[in-house]
Amino acid sequence: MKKSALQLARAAYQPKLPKSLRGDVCLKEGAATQSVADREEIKKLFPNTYGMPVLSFEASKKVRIYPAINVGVILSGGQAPGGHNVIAGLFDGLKRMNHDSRLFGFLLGPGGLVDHNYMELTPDIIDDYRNTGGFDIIGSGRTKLEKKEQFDKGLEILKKLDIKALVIIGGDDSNTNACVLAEYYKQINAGVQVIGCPKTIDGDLKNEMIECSFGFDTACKVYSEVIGNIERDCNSAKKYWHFIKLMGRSASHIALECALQTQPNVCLISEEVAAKQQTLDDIVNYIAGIVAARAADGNNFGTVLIPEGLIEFIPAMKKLIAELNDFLAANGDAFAAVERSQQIKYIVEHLSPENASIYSSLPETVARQLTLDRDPHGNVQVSLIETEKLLAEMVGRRLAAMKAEGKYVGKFSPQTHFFGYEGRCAAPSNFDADYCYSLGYTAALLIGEGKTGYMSSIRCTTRPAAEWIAGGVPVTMMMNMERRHGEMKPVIQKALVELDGVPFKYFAAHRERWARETSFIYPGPIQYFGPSEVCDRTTETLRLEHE
Ligand code: FBP
Repeated sequence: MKKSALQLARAAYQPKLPKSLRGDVCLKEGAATQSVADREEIKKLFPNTYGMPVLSFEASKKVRIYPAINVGVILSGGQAPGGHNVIAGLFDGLKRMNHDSRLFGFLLGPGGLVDHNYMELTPDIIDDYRNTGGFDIIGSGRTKLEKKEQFDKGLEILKKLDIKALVIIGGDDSNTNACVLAEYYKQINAGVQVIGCPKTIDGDLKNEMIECSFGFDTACKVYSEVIGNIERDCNSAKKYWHFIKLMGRSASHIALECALQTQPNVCLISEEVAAKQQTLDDIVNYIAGIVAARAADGNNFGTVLIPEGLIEFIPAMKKLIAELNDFLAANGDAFAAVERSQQIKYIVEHLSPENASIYSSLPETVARQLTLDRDPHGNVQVSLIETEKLLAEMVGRRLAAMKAEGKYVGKFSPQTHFFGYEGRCAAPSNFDADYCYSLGYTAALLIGEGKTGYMSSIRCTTRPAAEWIAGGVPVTMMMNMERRHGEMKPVIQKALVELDGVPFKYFAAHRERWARETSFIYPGPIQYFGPSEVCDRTTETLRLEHE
């Protein structure tokens, strides 16, 4: 396969490992742990994997002999830069412990385990994917591993291939399921260990012990590069307002990080919208106010960042979506029979007066998206709703009204963008390349120690890689009970943007100035070669949280 010049040069990059992992290691066990909440329930549900200690690896002079082992690996959920390096680190760690160990990849996500689709990952395959973006080495998928029949079916192929450990690379839900699987295999004495690795560009799998999920760093740098380019374009022509939606379906970490890197005129944070109980009108008025103030200074241009999940955080929209979900679940066939030109009218007639009034105020395209695009559970797919277009259109309407009242003098020409897929498979930054390789290598060591129900962890990540601390965190430690599809379930707590956290507070302290003035920062593309302060810097979020 033909490779680009950068790909060829990047293949030779040797990811940096923590100093403690560069030779032989010994394991240090901390005190017993507890779950973040609902301790009694979680303990009852995980009798075999609850309360285990936090682990860390330290350099050792003692040479340790490890038996050869066959290991399986799964990539789960959305792509995130660095996944290939987790697998490369895992492979190298296993081979270092015993050259006869083998690694098998299950294809296209957890479904590969259940359906027995796999391939052996040999040195030439691994070498081809080192330091590359994407999950294409084995593919990924969103099948949820949660039923006993799936676990038993998976065990058949694990037994057949003599696999004694499984590494699941995924987000909060996948790692929750990895822990349920670890517990089940331990309970039935299956002889299979399960280890998780924290992945998601959304950045919402993090806590006291897991400083960040991999992929967040690279994805945010890619989006920030492009936002910076747009800002420079808009500061050059001075004629457009750019409305940019950014991936991150539940939390607004990506939008916040990109704002910290590029200092746009507006950045909405869904968690704040929910906390302040803001309406769509409040948001539209807020943006229109900033557009008008800048216009008064003669600046008819700017940038607005919008988190993908915004719509579900606006309390009134959430209520509208819930009523639409119920209505369409019960009346889907009747709705489908209505002529297209009459569909919006039909919906308005059948909603409660409060929701009907919100629904009829929406632009037609968005109103249609809210009724047409449902997932298999009957929920609206928020990522398909063009919030950037919705806001651009509503701000335009608001400004027209303000103009009529003499409250706005200016010209408003919006452009809309959605950045998500552009960053999910980018070549990992040095940070993600090093972090992921270390996560994979640490997963191998946890397997070598016979551990199960742990998530591979690398801490102190704002220090140089040599000083990072590698170890394992019991997954049960991150769990609490939450209502999911009407039932209370043990899950890893999702990390939303904390409004009293340092990154948000920094943003909030500066946003008024960024709104009125033109304070854009142009981060430029990710640098893979060059001075460490350019190439190895972490995200602003991580820096502000830990310094
Ligand atoms: P994960 O949580 O699985 O890592 O995926 C995150 C994400 O990139 C979201 O930001 C986005 O909403 C979603 O995936 C889109 O997924 P898909 O491409 O499967 O629709």
